[in-house]
Amino acid sequence: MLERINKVNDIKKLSLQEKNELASDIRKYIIDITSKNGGHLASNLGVVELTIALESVFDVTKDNIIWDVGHQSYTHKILTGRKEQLKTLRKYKGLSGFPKTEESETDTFNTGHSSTSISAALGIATARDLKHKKQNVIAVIGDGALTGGMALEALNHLGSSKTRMIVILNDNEMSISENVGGMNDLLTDLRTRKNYRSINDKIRKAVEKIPVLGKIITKIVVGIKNIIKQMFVKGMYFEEIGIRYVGPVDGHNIEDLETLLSKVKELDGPTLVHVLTTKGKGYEPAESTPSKYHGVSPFEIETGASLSKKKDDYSKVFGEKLISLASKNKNIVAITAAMSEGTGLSKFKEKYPDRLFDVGIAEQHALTFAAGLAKSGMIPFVSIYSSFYQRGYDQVIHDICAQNLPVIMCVDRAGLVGADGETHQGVFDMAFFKIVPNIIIMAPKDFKELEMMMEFAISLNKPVVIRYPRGGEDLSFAKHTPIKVGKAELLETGNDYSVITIGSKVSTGKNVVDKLKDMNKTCDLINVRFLKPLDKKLILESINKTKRVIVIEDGTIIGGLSSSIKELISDNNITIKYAKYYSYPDEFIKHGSIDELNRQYKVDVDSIIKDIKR
Ligand SMILES: Cc1ncc(C[n+]2csc(CCOP(=O)(O)OP(=O)(O)O)c2C)c(N)n1
Repeated sequence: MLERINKVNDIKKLSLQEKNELASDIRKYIIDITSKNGGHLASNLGVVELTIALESVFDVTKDNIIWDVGHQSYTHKILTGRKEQLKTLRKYKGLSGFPKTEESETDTFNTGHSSTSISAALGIATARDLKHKKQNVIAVIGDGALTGGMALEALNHLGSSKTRMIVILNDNEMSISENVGGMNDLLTDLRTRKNYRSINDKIRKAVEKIPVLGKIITKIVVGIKNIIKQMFVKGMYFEEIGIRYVGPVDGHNIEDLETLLSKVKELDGPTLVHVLTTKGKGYEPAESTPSKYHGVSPFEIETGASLSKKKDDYSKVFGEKLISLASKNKNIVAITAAMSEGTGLSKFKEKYPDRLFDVGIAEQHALTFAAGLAKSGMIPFVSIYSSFYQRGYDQVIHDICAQNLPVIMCVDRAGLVGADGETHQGVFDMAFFKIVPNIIIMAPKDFKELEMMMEFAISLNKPVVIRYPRGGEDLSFAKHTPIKVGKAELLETGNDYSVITIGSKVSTGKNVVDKLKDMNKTCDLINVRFLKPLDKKLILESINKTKRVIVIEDGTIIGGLSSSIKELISDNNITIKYAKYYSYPDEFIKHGSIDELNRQYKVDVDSIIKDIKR
C-alpha cells in the first residue's frame, strides 16, 4: 500500500480495507527507518491510524493540523509526499524528526517543545475567524503534553473563546515514563467511563420509545445522568470550562475515528476528542516497554536490542553522585519535569521515591517548586535539559535568583544535542543565565569534575547552575585541583597562546594544545570552570603574557564565554595579536551528528589548527 502513497491527499483514494493494510505497511517502514537512524519510535507507532483518519477526513492542504511536540509526525510526513525522504530522517541535511514549515506547507507550525499546540492552533483559528475564512484547525496533543502549563493556559482561553477548533487528545497513558498528576487521574476516570455511558445510552433509547412523554422523561433522565456524571467523572473538567468533550474512542480503529471526526468537523465551538492509543503499537518490544522505545538509537529489529554500546554519560554520573550525596544529607531532593530517565534520575527514583518529584512536563512549576523547597531548608537539585530551561527562565530570575535561593540547577544536554535539531540544541543557556544577578555558573571538564561541582554547589548556599553535555566525556583528565568559587584552573602553561575553554570544550582545547606542541608552540590551557563569576585575574595574566587568544565554548557567540573574554580584553585595553572565538553562530542550528555540526561551524580541533596555520 505504501506504493500508492506518493503525494498529499493520496490517502483519500484508499478504501477502509486498504487504509488498514497501509497502517501495517507504515509501521514496518517506521520500524525499519528508526532501527537505522534512531528516532521517536513508540510515539509514532501509536498514532498511525489516528494520522490516517485525520488526513482522510481533513484536507491538509487547507486545514491546519498542529502536532504537539511533533515527535510523532512520521506518518504525517509519509502521507504528505515525504515517504522517500524519511530515509534521511534526523541525518545531517536530511529530514527533520519534527514538523518543519520549511519542509512542507502541510506542516502548519514548528514544534519540538511540549504543550504549545493548543495555543498555536487557537491563534490560527482566531485569525481565521477575523479574516472570515473557513478552514478547520486541529491540535493533536498527548496526555503527557497536557500536563504542561501552556496547554492548560490555552484550554482555559479556548473554553471561554468559543472558537471553532478541535483538540485531539492522544491518550496513551504515557509521557516518556508513566504520566503523572491530577490531570492524568482525570483522564483515567474518563477512560474507564465507557461502560457507564453505554448503560445510559440503553436507558435513553428505551425511554425514547415511549410516545409523547418520551422526550420529557429523556430530559429528566439526562438531567439525572448529568448529576451522576459530575459525581463520577470528576466534574467533567473540559465541559465545565466550555469545551465539548467527545470520547473516549479507540485510536486504532480507522473506521470509528473517521466516523467520529467527520461529525466533529461539523460542530461549532471548541471540541476535545479523547482518543485512546497504545504507545509502541504493533512492535512488541516497544509496546511492552514504551518508555525504553520513546526515543531510540539504532537497534536490531528482531530483538529490539540497541546497536550502540552503552557507555557512561554525564546524566548517569549525575544520577549516581546525587544518590551518594542524598545518602549523607536528608535535605537533598531531586526534581524532574517528566525526564527521570533522560536526566539519569531513574535509580534515584527507585532508591528515594519520596525525595524524587516528577512534576510532569512543567519546567516553570519545577523551578518555582524548587524555590519553595529551598526557602524551607531543603536542597533541591533540579535537572532539566538546556533547551527546556528556556521555559522556566522567569522562574529562574524572579523566584530563584531575585531571592538568592539555593536551588541547584543542573543543565543536562548543554551544547549541541545532534539529531533532535534546532528546537533541542542547548546553545543558549550560558548566554541567558549569565545576565541574571546572584547566579553562579559552572561547567565541568569531565565526569570527576561534575561530581566535585555537585558537592561544591551544596556548600555555596546560592543559586547555582551546573551545565554538562549530552553523552560521555571526551577526555578524562588526570588533574583536578580543588574547586574555589570564581577560580579557573590552569591545566597547562606556555607562552604562545592562551587557550580559554569551558566544560566539554576543555577537551577540544587540550587536543589543540597538544597539536600546537607538535608545532613547537606552547600554551596556557585555561579551564574557566566558572562562567560566572569569571576568573578575570588569571585570564588577564595569561592574555597579557601571550597576546594570543583562542576561546572555545559550546554555546552561542552572543553572551557566553566568548563575549566575556571580548569584554575583558576591551575593558582592559589590551592590544591583541591574535584572537579567535570558537562558538556557535547567531542562528538556529539544524540536526546532524554533533561531530558533523562542530565541523560545519568550525568548532573542532582541525578548524582551529587550520586557522592558526593560516
Ligand atoms: C518543554 C518540554 N519538556 C520536555 C520535553 C521532552 N519530551 C518530549 S516528548 C515527552 C513526552 C510527551 O508525552 P505525550 O505528550 O503523552 O506524547 P507521547 O510521546 O506519549 O505520544 C517529553 C517529556 C519536551 N519536548 N518539551
